[in-house]
Amino acid sequence: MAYPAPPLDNIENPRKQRVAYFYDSDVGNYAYGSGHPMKPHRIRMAHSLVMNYGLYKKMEIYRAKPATKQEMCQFHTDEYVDFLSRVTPDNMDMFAKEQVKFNVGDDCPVFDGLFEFCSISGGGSMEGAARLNRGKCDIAINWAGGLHHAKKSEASGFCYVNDIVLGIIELLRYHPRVVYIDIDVHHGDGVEEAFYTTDRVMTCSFHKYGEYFPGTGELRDNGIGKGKNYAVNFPLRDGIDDVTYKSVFEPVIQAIMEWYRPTAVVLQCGGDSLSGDRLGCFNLSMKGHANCVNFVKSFGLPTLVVGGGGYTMRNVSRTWTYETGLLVGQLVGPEIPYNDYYEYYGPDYQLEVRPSNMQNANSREYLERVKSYVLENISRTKFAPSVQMTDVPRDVPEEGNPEEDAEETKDTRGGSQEAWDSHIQKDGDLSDSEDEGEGDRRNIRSYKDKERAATGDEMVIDKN
Ligand code: YEM
Ligand code: CA
Ligand code: ZN
Repeated sequence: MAYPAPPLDNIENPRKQRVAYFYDSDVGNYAYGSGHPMKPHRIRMAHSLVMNYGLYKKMEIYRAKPATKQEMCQFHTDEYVDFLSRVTPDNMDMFAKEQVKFNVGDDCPVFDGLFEFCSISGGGSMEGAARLNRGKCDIAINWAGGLHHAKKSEASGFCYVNDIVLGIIELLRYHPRVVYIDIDVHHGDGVEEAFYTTDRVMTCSFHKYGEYFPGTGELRDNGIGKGKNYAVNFPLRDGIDDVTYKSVFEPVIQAIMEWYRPTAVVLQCGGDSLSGDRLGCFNLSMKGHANCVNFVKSFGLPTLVVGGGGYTMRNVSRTWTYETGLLVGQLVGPEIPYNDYYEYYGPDYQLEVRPSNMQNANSREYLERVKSYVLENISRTKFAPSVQMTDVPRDVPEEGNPEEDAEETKDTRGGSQEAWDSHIQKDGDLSDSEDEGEGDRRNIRSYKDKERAATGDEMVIDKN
């Protein structure tokens, strides 16, 4: 089976993949605190670029219903979610014990609107997954998602609620096998941990390893029990460049596609693997980063694309915009169009994120050795023991559910940025998904649900 990725300067897509893009204009208003590297404003910057490149013409734009406490508790503990929903900067002194217990403090501060921020991030990934499940799109994008460090009952690494785990749980309702791919410079520890003991999800993270946060993601950490060999870790050193990253990323992903045969993909596109990132140490250009997106897209599987880290805001917004273009089949650039945050892109106002001349500490020999180990392990996943090899239908229409057949209200835009934004956010009857029968994401019963109800074979994650 060969799936050559088209070169980046030719992304015309004969089999058009329908793209649903999730954005909530409130997201840019949340602030972790002065001096904190995580800035939700970068998502608003990316959105402004996306709109001003005209990419709205090629995709449907939605504001997701924010994730509820109940939905978050599909992964997180009730106690932790309850804490997140109650704590505020004004009352946090009353939660001194809980702050220690749930790791809320310097990296993960209590800020105004913390819970709403988590709901937006989580809602986008859950709803993206729900639309993929129902065959309403082929690719779903949520740049406010990708918060891969959050644990079941602990905040970590600027992440509180793990939108990725919530999205994958949603996908598992329809999909027998989901692959999670993480190109953030940090290890995708929260997602790996959530699925470490199952073969229903294969996690694969490329990351800096060695005296670097979070300290996990060793080559030989490959899962346990039923999950043995279903966690893939590719530890890297400083300064990896486009050519060497591609030389390991493509064969590893190709092998996962061939051996594991996932039926859905979640791609975390953390922008801290870019050259010049404030916290990162890799040397990827925008096009080197985007090559991963293009390669994953070329397999044509239902794919949820999420954001993640990324601490040099102008480069994160450049890259996520370019990747949005690639996903909708329209190559953008190289000139930054006028947009709400134009001044951030000076002095050259070019889209490209260029590599630096930093040294690449990943020798060919080191990369070959790690790659051989990883490929050998992936080849052990050929016959995922608890997964039937027969494919599940893409979607099964509900019987007699008129909302399923209701015509989609496409968010067609024109005019100013403000008009677009107000269209999306405030004019609920245009694109709020609760008006499309998806208000309760759990209400959708799938082919697999019915099968499970009949066999008593419930899925997936051990909540305890
Ligand atoms: O390395 C750590 C933890 C904190 N130490 C006790 C170990 N955290 C990482 C998390 C990275 C998640 C992507 C970390 N924190 N790297 C950088 C920071 C960081 C946190 C800040 C919080 C408030 C930072 O680095 C420049 N500046 C901060 C400024 C304000
Ligand atoms: Ca990673
Ligand atoms: Zn990161």
